[in-house]
Amino acid sequence: MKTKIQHFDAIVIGAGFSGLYMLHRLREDGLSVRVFEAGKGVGGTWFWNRYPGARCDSESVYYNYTFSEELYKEWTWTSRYPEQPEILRYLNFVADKFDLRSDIQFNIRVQSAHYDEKNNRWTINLDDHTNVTAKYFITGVGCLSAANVPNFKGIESFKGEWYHTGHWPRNKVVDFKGKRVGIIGTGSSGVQAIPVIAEQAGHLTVFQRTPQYSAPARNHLYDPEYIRKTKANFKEIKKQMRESTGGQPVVPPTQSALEVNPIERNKIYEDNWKNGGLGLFGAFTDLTIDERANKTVAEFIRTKISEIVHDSEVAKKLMPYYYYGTKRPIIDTNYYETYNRENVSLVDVKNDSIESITPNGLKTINNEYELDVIVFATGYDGMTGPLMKIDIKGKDGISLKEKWDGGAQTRTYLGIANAGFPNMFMITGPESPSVLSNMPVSIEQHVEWIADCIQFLRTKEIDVIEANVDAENEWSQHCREVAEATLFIKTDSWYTGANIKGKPRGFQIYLGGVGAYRKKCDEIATNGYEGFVLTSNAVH
Ligand code: N01
Repeated sequence: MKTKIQHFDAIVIGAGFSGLYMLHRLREDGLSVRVFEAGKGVGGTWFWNRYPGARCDSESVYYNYTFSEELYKEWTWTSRYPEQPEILRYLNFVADKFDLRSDIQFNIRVQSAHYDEKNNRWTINLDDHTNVTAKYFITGVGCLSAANVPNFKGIESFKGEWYHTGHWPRNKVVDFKGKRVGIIGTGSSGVQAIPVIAEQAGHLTVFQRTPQYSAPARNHLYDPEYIRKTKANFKEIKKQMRESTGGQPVVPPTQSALEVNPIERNKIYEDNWKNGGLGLFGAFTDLTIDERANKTVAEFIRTKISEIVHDSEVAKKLMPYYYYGTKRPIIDTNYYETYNRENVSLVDVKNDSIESITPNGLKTINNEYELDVIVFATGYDGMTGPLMKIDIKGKDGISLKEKWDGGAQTRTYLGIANAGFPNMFMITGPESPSVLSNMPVSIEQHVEWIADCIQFLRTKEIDVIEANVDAENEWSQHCREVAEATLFIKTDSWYTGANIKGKPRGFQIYLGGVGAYRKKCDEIATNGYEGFVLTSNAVH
């Protein structure tokens, strides 16, 4: 007997920050919703990234939902930069508070999502060989969930254990005690993991391809009075975050780094270094747009490296020479200091590249390293990667991958919608501010915009919404132009796709700022969803 295919108003992929709030909002609005999540629990990024030292580098009191004042006031963070287990506890708390689990199916992967034009439905195929259908298809797959494990020759022959930071084991404590550990990669994940692993390992060898600019996080436990004041100030903080450039309630800089004299400038850099966190990045107006301004902060950090690291040869290897901030700026706890430890060594694999993984370790062109454990902190196929992993097909059977020409020609409307993919919405999709902002703020904005849009469609009895090709081209062009006016595009990074072999170079993040972007999205909605084609009376 043929089983009836379940139908929902909306299907959401992913039960991280995005999927949880999307489910809550749509359910509140009276829709039937099902969320599919590959993990065994809620959390998304924070479910998978359990590597040692994993924590967020947005301050915890700003790294949470603000849609519910009650929720904001009920939850209390312990320290300035929250560790992964605490963020995961927070997201579980949210799931319990709003009773979200009943509409989430865990341990299941969406294989494909195909749009059926005749019936105006999305058919979702799952890896348990079942199908469901939905009117609205919403992706909350994250920007950094497609792990990049480089295809090193011989990896299958390795006799030890290996792990990727983004797929850290859940039910096992990885024991580094006394072991010879190698870590490949010194991005945000590597920089967080290295000091913690170094404390446990017999010896840690860091294989660095590109050095990083990092500033101290200066994490500390929160003072209850600070928490009290923050909670009391909820409404103002929320407003500031929403109107800001980066989703943080910080006063934006007003001065160019070149306007102030070197002594004053250095003092500003020193103060930010002492305060810890990402302050350096926002110290002046022009650090990411003017080469000469950028040079001043880059030089400041290089000097710090030379002061912290005792061995001058090691310090030299750790010094970056690209534009500061054009790879994700990092904050750390004892990162550069870790290279003063006896049990840590640094290998520059730009000059002595990795040739293969061997049964007993790793071979570079000139040397061999015996290792018991290898940690891949080698990052992700960002932005388009998670979406292109799923077989998403819109009108005329055209896939998202084909539309984006494998990532070479990413075109979206606002990073939310795609021409040719009706009734599909992306939360923090390519060409939205997403990862270059405080993520929960950008996620909430998208979720609310999408929910409001669906409410509008239902109220007006509109069956189909689809981005218009011209509006889409215009938005993509605008995104490129904003990026081209900055230094970001001049550096090889995961932002530009340069970290993935064969991935065409582009820039898939909107750099115009969270506040300006929100205004633009709101204007589009107010103008009756300008740039979208709205069709009524389609077949139900
Ligand atoms: O990844 P990355 P990540 N051989 O791409 C190296 C967010 N995040 O997981 O720079 C040798 O930054 C690569 O070298 P290179 C945040 O947005 C946030 O660390 O390409 N090395 C690089 O050093 C972040 O930006 C938080 O030359 C290879 C490293 O691996 C994003 O996630 C914490 C290699 C990858 O660095 C990604 O961070 C963690 C190869 N074949 C992550 N391939 C917080 O909130 C790659 N590498 C704190």
